[in-house]
Amino acid sequence: MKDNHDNENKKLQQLNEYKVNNDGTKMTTNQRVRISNDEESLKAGLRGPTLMEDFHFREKITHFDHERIPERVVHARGYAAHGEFELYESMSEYTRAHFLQKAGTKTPVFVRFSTVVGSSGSNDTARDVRGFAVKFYTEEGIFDLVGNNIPVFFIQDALKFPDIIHAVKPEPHNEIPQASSAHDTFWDFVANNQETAHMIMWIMSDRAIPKNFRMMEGFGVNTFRFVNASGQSKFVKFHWKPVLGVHSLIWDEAQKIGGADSDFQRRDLWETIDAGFYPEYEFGVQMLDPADEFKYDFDILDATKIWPEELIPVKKIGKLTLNRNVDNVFAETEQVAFHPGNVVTGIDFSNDPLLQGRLFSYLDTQLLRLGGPNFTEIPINRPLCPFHNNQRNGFSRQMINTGRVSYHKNSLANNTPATSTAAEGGYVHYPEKVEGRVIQGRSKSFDDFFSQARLFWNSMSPPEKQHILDAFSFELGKVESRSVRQQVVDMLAHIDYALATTLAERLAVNKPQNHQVNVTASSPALSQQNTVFVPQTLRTAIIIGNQFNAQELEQVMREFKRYGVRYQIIAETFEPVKAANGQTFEVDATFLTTSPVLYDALYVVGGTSTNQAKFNSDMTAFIRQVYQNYKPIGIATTGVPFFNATRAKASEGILFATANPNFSQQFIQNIAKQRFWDRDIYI
Ligand code: HDD
Repeated sequence: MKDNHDNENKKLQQLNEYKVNNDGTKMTTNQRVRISNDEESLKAGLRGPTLMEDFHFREKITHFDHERIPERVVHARGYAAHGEFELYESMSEYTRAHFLQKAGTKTPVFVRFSTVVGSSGSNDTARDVRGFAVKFYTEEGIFDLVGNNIPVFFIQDALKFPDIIHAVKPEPHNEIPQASSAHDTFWDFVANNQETAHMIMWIMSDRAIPKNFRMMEGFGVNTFRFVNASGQSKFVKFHWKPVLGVHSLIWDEAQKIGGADSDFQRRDLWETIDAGFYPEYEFGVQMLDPADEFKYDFDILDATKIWPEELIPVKKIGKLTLNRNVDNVFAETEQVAFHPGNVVTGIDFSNDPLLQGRLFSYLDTQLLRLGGPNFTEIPINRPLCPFHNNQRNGFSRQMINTGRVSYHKNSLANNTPATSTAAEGGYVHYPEKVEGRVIQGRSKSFDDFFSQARLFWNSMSPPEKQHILDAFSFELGKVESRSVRQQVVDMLAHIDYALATTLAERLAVNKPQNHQVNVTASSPALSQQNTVFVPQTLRTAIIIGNQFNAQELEQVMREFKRYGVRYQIIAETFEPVKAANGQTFEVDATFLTTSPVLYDALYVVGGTSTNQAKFNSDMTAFIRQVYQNYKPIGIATTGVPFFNATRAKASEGILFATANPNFSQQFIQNIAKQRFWDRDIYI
């Protein structure tokens, strides 16, 4: 295990001051009275009632009774890590943000990933948006980039946020289903609020079942502004691009992993950071001159639209590295409070009506969740530098403000704390000109719901399209109301008529009318087929009996190490396995304690077992599952009979070691490729 004091940065040093380690200490109450007995409460006689004067009992139970705080109303299930952001090049031409001025500047960050719908104890691999919230502890204050792994959103106006969330959460009458959008109220909302069209294409795509948090993109979603020292501004969209590429599970795996390891994604993050395989993401910005605000066929303030990368390129300006796990999940991951309104000088908001509403919601929700206005004093939320103002008191105030003055303006403290001019770094809002009548309405430029939904569909590769079709079939197949199914199918006909008619057949509803939008363009950046494919950190299951060829195995394991491929040895029991030459190998997991869906590839070593029939049967089931999930399989010389027993066809991605001197190299190339879609999986 890595020493959790590696990779110190300024934020971690600040947090160190709050850390307490109880090892080797004597137990006390919170009032520091030493405790003599922590086993039995104070009683009137050995068999008598407990006495109220037992202050230790009262304190311990009271504290326990109050251990829980409200979970987040959305994004309740999350997992976080510390890290660092390093700037590649100065962005001073575009923004005066202090942490973006000088190439090489390093800024401590804290990143929390989450699912949106499920409660905090739900399953990591649910089909859902993933939250990607980044807190930058800059020298000039905190900047929160509270994004998602999908670049668009369900709705255009924040007023509708409670509606979409009510619709997607478990239904109120029976609180079913948990962490799933596959139910009537969600799809009823979709069909009756068709601004959701673009987002549902993403939600039904592989993006909503990422392989892990390390292999997904992040997006600020809303449009922000950069403002430079001369007061000039650019509209900006923020991006995170994972260095290992964007990769997903398939639905069959996602569901099975939910049972085999509901902590799959948090475990992956914890284990890779712990092992020194630090997750990395490049930070990108799309910038748009205000003069070009109306140049495109979508409104740049509409959060249901992307800015296609082929039209407005993503400029990569730095790298985020997650290099340290938390010490305490409650203190850090749970108590961290993000807010898109936390910006620093040089970053400002746009009039995006979704963003405008978010600016209210986050502070409001923290007040409830963290019990009052002093949550900025909780260590994980503190800025790096002390903060000064005339705000006072409230629940759990930590700071002891000295002096008599808590008002502005004053003469008794020489009018301090004093405000700062723009030149001194004072935050000055961008003086955007706004004009208009007070109105509850929506700009006509927000009305095109289907063009970009179709752009997304056009950009998908054949397997990605198949997955989207299957996802719609699954989700709508769970919808009980025939009318809702029909409405959704009718809606999808605007996006792709063939998709909608196939669904109509599968769901036994009427064939829709053809309203398909006339969009032929595609955006290569949207397909995961065009992402990076590397073997690093992928995990291979090595299944072993006894009497195998140790040299063959060791050579493959050496290559795995060289390329950063992780592996586990799986056998019938934890008894070390023995090769033909007598060499023994430790076992990491057994057929009982693990599952084929938890790995990216399989190396069938095979061999003998004391219970050969069981071993053969477990092995066949394991190989079949991996094969049916389109994953690479490598077969050692002793593994051939096991593969043959599955009746799986030797096809692409199935590699035999027999008489193949390049086996290890080719196997690693296959592992990097991850899936072999041209495989007949029905065996
Ligand atoms: Fe939100 C949490 C991302 C729209 C209201 N949101 C929350 C988190 C993320 C996002 C990543 C979890 C932060 C954490 O890990 O603690 N939310 C988004 C994105 C949106 C978005 C990318 C669209 C662009 N959210 C949105 C709207 C509203 C909210 C329109 C309300 C008007 N979001 C909240 C919230 C939460 C939250 C209720 C729940 C817990 C929290 O804030 O701290 O305020």
